[in-house]
Amino acid sequence: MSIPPTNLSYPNIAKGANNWQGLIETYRSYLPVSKATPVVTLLEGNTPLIPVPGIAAKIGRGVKVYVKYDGLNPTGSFKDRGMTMAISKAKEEGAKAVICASTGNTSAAAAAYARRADMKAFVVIPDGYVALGKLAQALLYGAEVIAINGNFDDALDIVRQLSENYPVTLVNSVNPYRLQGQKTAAFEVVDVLGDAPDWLCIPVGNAGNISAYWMGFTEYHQAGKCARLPKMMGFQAAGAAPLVSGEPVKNPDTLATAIRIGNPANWHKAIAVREASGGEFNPVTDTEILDAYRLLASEEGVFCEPASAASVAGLLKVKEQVPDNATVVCVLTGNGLKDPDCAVKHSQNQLKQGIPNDLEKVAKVMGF
Ligand code: AN7
Repeated sequence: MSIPPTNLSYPNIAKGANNWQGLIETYRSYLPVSKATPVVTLLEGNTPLIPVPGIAAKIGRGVKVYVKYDGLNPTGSFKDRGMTMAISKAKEEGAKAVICASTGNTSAAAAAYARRADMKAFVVIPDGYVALGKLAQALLYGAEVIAINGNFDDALDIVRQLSENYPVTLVNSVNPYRLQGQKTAAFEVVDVLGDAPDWLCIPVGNAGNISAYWMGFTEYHQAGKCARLPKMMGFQAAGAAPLVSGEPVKNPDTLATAIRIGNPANWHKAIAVREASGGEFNPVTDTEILDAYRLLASEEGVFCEPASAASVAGLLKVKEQVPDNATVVCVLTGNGLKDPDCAVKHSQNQLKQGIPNDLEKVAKVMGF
């Protein structure tokens, strides 16, 4: 397969149609790419910043809340932002294969972008702890999917060693190009709001994304694109909260499998972000995550995956701390469709089954 041209030209661009060309083209001057870089893109980025007034009303005091809905990326998570960069640079460097450990979303993105670049993708996952949608994606995109009897941290150890000893490029967030791509989400937030928010609430697993957002905000600040910098509020699942406790968690446990991580690869960066931004790491329980997950869908019409709902769960947990009239952005990292099992299992709204094939009976069930 050939790599799509960098400068896409569509017939209707002149008529004012959306001519988004992916985040590398849009933010090229902020990214470590050159003319020699083959841009591997699925036109990721440019995701909506959606107001969530129902959630804001739970805080009151003039607070405005938005969600950055990164579940609308091509493979359904923010990982596409990092992967367009990591795979483009791997291609530039002549790589033939990439590898990652993953709780699911990284594997889906790596698999898709690797195929687009005509590279092989190997993904190592914790057996039994990857949501169905993510597994389906990795398989269909054609990755070699290897499930180990271990957790994500074990998988990351293995892939790090494999990438040192075999001709495969590591595309986990320890690959610096990943964070470069992911920082563009902060650019988009500022481009829409006209400034940085007062608070950024974000789920934290490996702590790559919180580090990337901070990099984006600080670079934009230096470039004069925003006047302030946000307080970075990271939220971890209570059963997998090493950055809260200050030490690695040996057996991380949460239904938010995406952030079931006990020893974050970007630990030191995350601490530096907290210090520099005056932020905090706080835990949210699975119950709080599920409450926020259902609230987002049922009140706001926004379907995210459980790990993503940790940002909103966290905001509501520490809402007393939000300054009056503040602007808050919660990052929704992945699409709800990634984990249909969780939705069906934890929805309070149940399927009405066994209804006869009969107009009047159906109308009766409807309450008429
Ligand atoms: C939906 O896919 O680590 O703090 O292997 O999928 O940057 O790790 C996923 C992480 C938040 C945490 N929300 O981001 C993987 C993986 C969702 C995620 C995170 C992940 P980081």
